[in-house]
Amino acid sequence: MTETLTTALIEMREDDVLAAVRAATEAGTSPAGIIAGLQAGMKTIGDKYEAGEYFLSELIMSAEIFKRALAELGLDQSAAGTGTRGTVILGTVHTDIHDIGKNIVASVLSANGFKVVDLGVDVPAQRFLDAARENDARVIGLSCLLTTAFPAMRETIATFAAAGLRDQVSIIIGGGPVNADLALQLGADGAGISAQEAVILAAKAVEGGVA
Ligand code: B12
Repeated sequence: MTETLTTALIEMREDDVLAAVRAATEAGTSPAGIIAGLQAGMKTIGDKYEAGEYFLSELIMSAEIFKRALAELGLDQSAAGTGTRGTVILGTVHTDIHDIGKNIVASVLSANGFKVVDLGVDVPAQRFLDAARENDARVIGLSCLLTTAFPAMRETIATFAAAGLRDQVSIIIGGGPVNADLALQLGADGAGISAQEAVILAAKAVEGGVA
């Protein structure tokens, strides 16, 4: 089922993508399973772009189809719930404007009881710090899809350290090129490759346990 979905996205057949999302939902596939199928398609689209087989127009079109698929799943809105499990400040770091994954993370964190303050994309380091202070937040989520934006994550973490707040917050990072080694290198508290992992990391940060 998700293979049909993945292939339809790679081939940019929007109607087939939406039909496959509906069929998978009716067959009982979880939203996480459907997102994984879509994400696999985006990975291939990215690879084709890198290989010169697809162009920027295909990246843009696939992003639009992905967003419509999320809307079909009811996950299109960046949620701003009033969760009881603590507040997560979330944003895509400075110079990076990718937000599909971040928006999924926002929705899933919110659905799991966290209040999410979504700062959007291309977020300067100082904005993360200001939002953490304003909301008395203990968890900061940095989304990053571009390797060229790694310095922006480092700068954000350094900004918390310079303000004397580093030990009071958990800074978790995520996005395509992000992994645990990078988290260690940058001095982040953890890295997640999915929205589910974002929930586990946020839960660890505020409750010392798992989701
Ligand atoms: C769609 C897309 C775009 C769209 C973005 C639309 C949007 N509104 O987001 C557009 C067309 C705008 C775009 C632009 C560009 N893109 Co682009 N893009 C992609 C593509 C194909 C898919 C990304 C995506 O949405 N994936 C699906 C989501 C669901 O996955 P995700 O983001 O990884 O999120 C999940 C997890 O990572 C995790 N997660 C995400 N955030 C967080 C945060 C936390 C805290 C946690 C715990 C977890 C977590 O949970 C999410 C849900 O499961 C990728 C290919 C790829 N392999 O990723 C290239 C890719 C990221 N882009 C790339 C490039 C080069 C660009 C451009 C520079 C192209 C250009 N020449 O202009 C610009 C950069 C613009 C900028 N300044 O940011 C490269 C980056 C290469 C690199 N080494 O850094 C990639 C990898 C393509 C490639 N293989 O070359 N892009």
